[in-house]
Amino acid sequence: MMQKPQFVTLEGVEGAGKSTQKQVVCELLASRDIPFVETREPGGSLHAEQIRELLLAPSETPPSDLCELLLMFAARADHIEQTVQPALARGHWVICDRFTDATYAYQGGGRALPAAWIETLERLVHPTFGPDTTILFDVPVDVGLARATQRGTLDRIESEDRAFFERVRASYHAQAASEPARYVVVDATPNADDVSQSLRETLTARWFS
Ligand code: T5A
Repeated sequence: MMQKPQFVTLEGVEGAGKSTQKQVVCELLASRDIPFVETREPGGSLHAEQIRELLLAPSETPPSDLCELLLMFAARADHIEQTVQPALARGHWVICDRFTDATYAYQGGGRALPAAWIETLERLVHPTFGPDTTILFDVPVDVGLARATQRGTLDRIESEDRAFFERVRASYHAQAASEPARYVVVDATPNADDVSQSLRETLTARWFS
């Protein structure tokens, strides 16, 4: 059995089912008495949660794209220092809803900011640290947006247009293809129970066999 605590991130377009399936990951760990911490980005620490509010609140005057990018990494710096690294040091796994891959997908893909800017900030904020496993919940944009819309009010970023989310999804595909050892790609189109079953089998084989 794998002993070192793992840093696990969940990614996908809006409405892919990350929050729903995060429970499956947590139940899998709990059933094996593995201690873990659940967290999210942007957010996951006191100051990062305050930045999250700034980032996601609907606004008639949205922040500039560069401001949005810098705030994502400002929140991340605090989250890593206050929450993620202390948990791993205590021997807890960390299950995190989104991380830097989301910045490449949303600010790099969606907003078309240069990847070099994101790489520079990544080297500054977490030069030697990153996820051990990233689970990409892959779903066609129309399906994800329909689910997110049905669930309720959309936040500022969720309110972007379809083309934005097609670029986000394409970026995730490219990232998964470039790091196949770290990425687990799950088809999130079927009903939630079928996605859970497939996820459980894949993660059990990856971590515990
Ligand atoms: N962001 C984040 C950036 O731009 N850059 C960054 O660096 C980071 C870190 C907040 C926003 O910030 C952006 C991305 C986001 O826009 P978030 O808090 O993770 O990120 O919020 P969302 O991605 O918007 O999370 P959602 O809650 O919308 O999506 P989930 O978690 O993927 O979906 P979930 O589980 O809530 O499901 C949505 C609905 O669909 C249903 C659920 O019951 C729910 O009603 N559902 C299904 N229905 C049918 N079949 C299935 N298989 C289903 N699975 C779930």
